[in-house]
Amino acid sequence: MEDKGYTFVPHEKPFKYTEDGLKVTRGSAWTGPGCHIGCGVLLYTDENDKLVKVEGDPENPFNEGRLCARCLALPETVNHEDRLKYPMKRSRDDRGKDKWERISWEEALDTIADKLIDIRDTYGPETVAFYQGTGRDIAAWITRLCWSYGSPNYIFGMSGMSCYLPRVAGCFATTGSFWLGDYSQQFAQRYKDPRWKRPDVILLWGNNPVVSNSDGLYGHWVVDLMKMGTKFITVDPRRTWLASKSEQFCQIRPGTDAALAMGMLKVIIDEELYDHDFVDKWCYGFDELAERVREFTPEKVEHITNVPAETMKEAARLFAKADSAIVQWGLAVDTTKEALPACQAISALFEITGNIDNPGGMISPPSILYYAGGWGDEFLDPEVAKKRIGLDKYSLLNFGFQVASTDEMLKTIETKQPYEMRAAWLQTTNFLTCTAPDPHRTIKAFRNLDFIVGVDLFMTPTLMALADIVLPAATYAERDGLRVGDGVQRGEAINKVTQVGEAKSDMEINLLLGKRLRPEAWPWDNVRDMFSYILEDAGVGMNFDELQEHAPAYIPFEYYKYKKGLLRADGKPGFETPTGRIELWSNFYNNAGLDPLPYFEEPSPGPLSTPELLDEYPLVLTTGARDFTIFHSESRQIEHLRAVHPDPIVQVNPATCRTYGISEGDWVWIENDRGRCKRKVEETLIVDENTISTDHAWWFPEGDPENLYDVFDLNINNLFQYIPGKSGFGCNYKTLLCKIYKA
Ligand SMILES: Nc1nc2c(c(=O)[nH]1)N[C@H]1C(S)=C(S)[C@@H](COP(=O)(O)OP(=O)(O)OC[C@H]3O[C@@H](n4cnc5c(=O)[nH]c(N)nc54)[C@H](O)[C@@H]3O)O[C@H]1N2
Ligand SMILES: Nc1nc2c(c(=O)[nH]1)N[C@H]1C(S)=C(S)[C@@H](COP(=O)(O)OP(=O)(O)OC[C@H]3O[C@@H](n4cnc5c(=O)[nH]c(N)nc54)[C@H](O)[C@@H]3O)O[C@H]1N2
Ligand code: SF4
Ligand SMILES: [Mo]
Repeated sequence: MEDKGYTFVPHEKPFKYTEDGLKVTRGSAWTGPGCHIGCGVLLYTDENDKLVKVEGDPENPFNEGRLCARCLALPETVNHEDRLKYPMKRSRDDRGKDKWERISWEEALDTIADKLIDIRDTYGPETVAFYQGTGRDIAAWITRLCWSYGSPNYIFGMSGMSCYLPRVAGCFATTGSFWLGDYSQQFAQRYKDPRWKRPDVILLWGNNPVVSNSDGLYGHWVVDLMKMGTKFITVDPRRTWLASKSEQFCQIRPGTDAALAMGMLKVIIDEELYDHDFVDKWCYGFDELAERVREFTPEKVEHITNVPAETMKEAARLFAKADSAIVQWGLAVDTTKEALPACQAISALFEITGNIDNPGGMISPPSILYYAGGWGDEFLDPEVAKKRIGLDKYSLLNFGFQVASTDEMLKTIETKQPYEMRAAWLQTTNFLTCTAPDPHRTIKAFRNLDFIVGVDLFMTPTLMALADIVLPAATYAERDGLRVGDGVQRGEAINKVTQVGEAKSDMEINLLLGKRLRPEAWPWDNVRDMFSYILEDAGVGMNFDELQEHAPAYIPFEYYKYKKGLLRADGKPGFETPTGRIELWSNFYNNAGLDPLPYFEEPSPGPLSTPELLDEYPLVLTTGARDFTIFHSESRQIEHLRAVHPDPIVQVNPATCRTYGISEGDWVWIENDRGRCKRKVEETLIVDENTISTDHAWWFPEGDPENLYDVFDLNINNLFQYIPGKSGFGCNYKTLLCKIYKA
């Protein structure tokens, strides 16, 4: 192995060994089933190569042996009788009917390739859309398939792409980089590395990391830091476990985050608590920002957000006075319609306090991430690239992930404008259950398409409703794989230990299909060669065989990259923006016809924007707060996971229950003028009397397939609509008005 400055963690045992008659293989847990991160695991298989047990790898610095329920239950998921085991087809007229016929992989791949080539030749490659779900191990492979096939329409199915993408696009547009909390994840020595500094404060903003382990952050790190003395501020409508451990808890009205952040900015600016030196040297537009936040007095902010003025002020002071501090932000920042200005306001908190690129502050992931964020765009014809749906309307789609606009795509499918869509490839998405607002509208639109293929671990309501061919995907125990980057600053190997039916990995499926659609883009004989190519191309200095034995590999890391010219393409100090500074007043937003400064827009409908609706719909609804045993629509079949959370629930304050004559365990309807869905009541003081919080992504795999597993009765997204923010990013998935009554 060539030395490229990578650090390896010596393991006592080789990567495969035996223990008590079982084979043990070390590896990473990066999907499927779903999770954003991928802990170090030990996979135990018996003499028939059946997966029987999973343990956390105590020698992996990432999770240090810790695992959560979903990985502990992996053998049940892998070996579940409902797994898709073979490719299947069904006639287009039978969409929605449980009339599947088993076919061979050859037939499946040849049929798909013939059909897609025919569409490309007849109508153009842009008429095929490639949909993925959240950050499973998919972006590299689906983008390469999509772009090498020739289509610019790579899509994530949420209205306003309102998960992660707003934060990523917002950070790239205003700072040229993305920023994550520094938990020492980039060092093999972790907390013991002398370069690292423990942050004094973590500001948890719409994120519940101990449950969600999202976007590269392992939730246990937050608890580790708490034990070491870090103080917490939590911004959440629910009094979560972390909120109860926090110095300051801002119990916010859903969807008003930008107002709270602007109030905090005003306190920090008025009380001169910002980092003057950093602002002078490295920020652009500070005076304009100060002017913009001036009207956000503590009293006004309390009126909007429900957060007491004193709590907000104390939170702002605690954050700004910290020597170094993290903003640990999450999904709730993205799931408001004006997500970009919310992101801009919240990021200004860590920007004007100089928590950029500093030990214990906010750090930027390495450029090696490139392949995981989209790989193979060189195969896209520049003329066809311009046809990406939504690009003409929303130029900010060019920042971060190169997706098409979900909202504009739905309209395109419906109206056939600017061109008629013909087919969809659905890989790691069950959008009728999960991402799509207004699922009735969505299903109707998709039924227009000539040809739909789905790739999944299990049959889902979406594939039952729409697919013409389904392909069985492998879990992480059934495949080899690779992980480099994503804020975790390390290379991991995923190692195959078992085989279920004829399931294949997403990478292998896309390689096999890609060879048929555009052979020159897929020159490798097998996925292992493809992984070795990526490792070489990314400069990791080893092939896949070596990575399997030596992973995790820690990528070289430096603080204060902006001072050293490491963040700009031209090698000059500063940030990759038009002014070379962090743009508190954004040139890119201004050029795109958007407000260059952060702003707050009342969520609508909402108690202050539509008070006339309060008689009929008196409660504020937030949705989708994560739970330990559930990852979106997954795992409802898995007995020991389902047992923990058997039914979809709605959290309601006991006083609110009395008002509406409901109580713990009752089945209720949550309803607005657009639709309703069924839930079981959980009485709890963690929500206030005006707010209810409910699960998303429910279906009953035990239900009737031809009734789409009851998804329409259970889907909270019946109440939502496709309404993105002005930039094309953001949508109100976590704020709405509703009523609740006994079912
Ligand atoms: N109301 C409301 N709606 C929400 C949210 C909310 O908070 N509130 N959250 C939203 C967010 S943030 C997101 S990211 C989306 C998530 O949306 P998605 O990621 O689309 O989630 P799922 O609907 O669970 O679809 C994922 C499918 O992928 C399959 N799968 C799992 N692993 C693999 C694999 O390795 N390969 C393949 N081929 N398939 C696999 C699963 O079985 C499942 O059917 O949901 C959104 N929906
Ligand atoms: N177990 C599990 N883990 C997951 C997932 C899963 O489905 N299950 N999904 C993954 C995905 S795709 C994502 S995006 C992440 C999401 O994970 P997180 O970013 O943690 O997001 P949520 O759990 O949806 O919400 C976090 C907190 O925001 C609060 N909240 C609700 N509305 C608002 C609001 O308007 N403002 C503020 N400030 N807070 C609000 C909720 O009460 C909740 O406690 O989790 C990932 N990890
Ligand atoms: S966070 Fe939990 S589900 Fe995700 S990889 Fe780690 S143990 Fe598995
Ligand atoms: Mo997400």
